[in-house]
Amino acid sequence: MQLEKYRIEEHNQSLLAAHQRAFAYISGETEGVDNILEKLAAFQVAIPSWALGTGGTRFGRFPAGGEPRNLEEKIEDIGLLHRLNQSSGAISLHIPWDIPSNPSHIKALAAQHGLRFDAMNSNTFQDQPDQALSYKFGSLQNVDKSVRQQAIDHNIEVIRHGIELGSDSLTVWLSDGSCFPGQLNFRKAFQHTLSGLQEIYAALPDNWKMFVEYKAFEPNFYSTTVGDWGQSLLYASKLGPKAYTLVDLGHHLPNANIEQIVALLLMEGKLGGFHFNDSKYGDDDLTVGSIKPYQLFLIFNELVEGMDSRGMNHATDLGWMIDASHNVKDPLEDLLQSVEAIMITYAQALLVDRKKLTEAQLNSDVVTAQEVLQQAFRTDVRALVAEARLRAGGALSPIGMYRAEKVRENLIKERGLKTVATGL
Ligand SMILES: [Mn+2]
Repeated sequence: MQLEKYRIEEHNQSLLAAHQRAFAYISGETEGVDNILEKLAAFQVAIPSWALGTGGTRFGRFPAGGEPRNLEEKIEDIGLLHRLNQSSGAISLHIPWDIPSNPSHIKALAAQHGLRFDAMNSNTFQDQPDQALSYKFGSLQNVDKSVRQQAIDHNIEVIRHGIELGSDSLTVWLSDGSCFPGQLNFRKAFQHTLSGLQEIYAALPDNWKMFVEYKAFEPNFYSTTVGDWGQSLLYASKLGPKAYTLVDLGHHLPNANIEQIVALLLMEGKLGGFHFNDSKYGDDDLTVGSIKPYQLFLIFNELVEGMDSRGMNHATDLGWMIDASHNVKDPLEDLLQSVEAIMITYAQALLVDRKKLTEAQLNSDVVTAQEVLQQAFRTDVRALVAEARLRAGGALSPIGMYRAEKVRENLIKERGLKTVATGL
């Protein structure tokens, strides 16, 4: 399915007058609007290939049809999102689900849609049908050297696929851990995992990064071998300068102060990437900004402050990706909502009066510090985000346009009602 340029222009025309009123107001209230619009236009959030199908839980899955049947159709879906919002210009692949049979064709197809290849993701959390050895008791931590070797070889294969596509990073998330006390020796599990990661690290091209993702629990419920940011940082520090910690918002114990974690990892130059989602209880993988928008703002506030203090490029120096999936929304509408929430929150963080905040901190003026943050958080920046999108050729209302153009209905017509995308 194609969204024609003239259709986007017609859609925008119908909303233009209202948008211009809102934009005129926020422009009048905001300093450095052009600079903010440039930053918003440059900021791109990668879409994972596994979020395009209906997510499931261990109780069931309720697909709505038209899901992408192969890598080409996944690229097409993300191309549609990017056409609408101009902020989803990257795709993150998962191996073995997305092994490209013809990499140069896939690369060209992605380029046609304005997409680049973000981090490659390996998979040692489930067994594949043709796999010799099982990961039931872990992959890189496994007591059996041949299982560890299989997991190392797989990660190196993922790097090779990534090189062919022009990716420049590998995300390693291990489900390794234990479900019961006594099941494994923590120290040996760590050492096996480190030595496996070292072999994978050695296979990275010079310009590549490795992201070590942590997760507090699930699928293992007693311990996880990369359980928190401290453990991830330990691995990343021992591995070397190309290894970084990756923060997934859903991978913490309840009420963790994620903004503080982000600030300290940035201070150490060890924050590499970010997975956005939202949650109320655990790793719920809900739409970004749907449950705790203020927490997301506080995290973005630290991201902007920390990146600026190191002179980093907001758009390119960290890996930004959505990692969400669930079973009651159209996945493409959900992704549009998530990207919009990220852009709104980023814009709010750019509005924070840093000079005033620093002064308040130096004077221990707690009230003013809170006022500064909440002034930015409570500003309606939607017209700024929409203006950036409009100037880039996107739709003023991505979801409105998606529905008006009956995108899902068209995808069902093209692909069928019973298609199932690979994913979780
Ligand atoms: Mn993740």
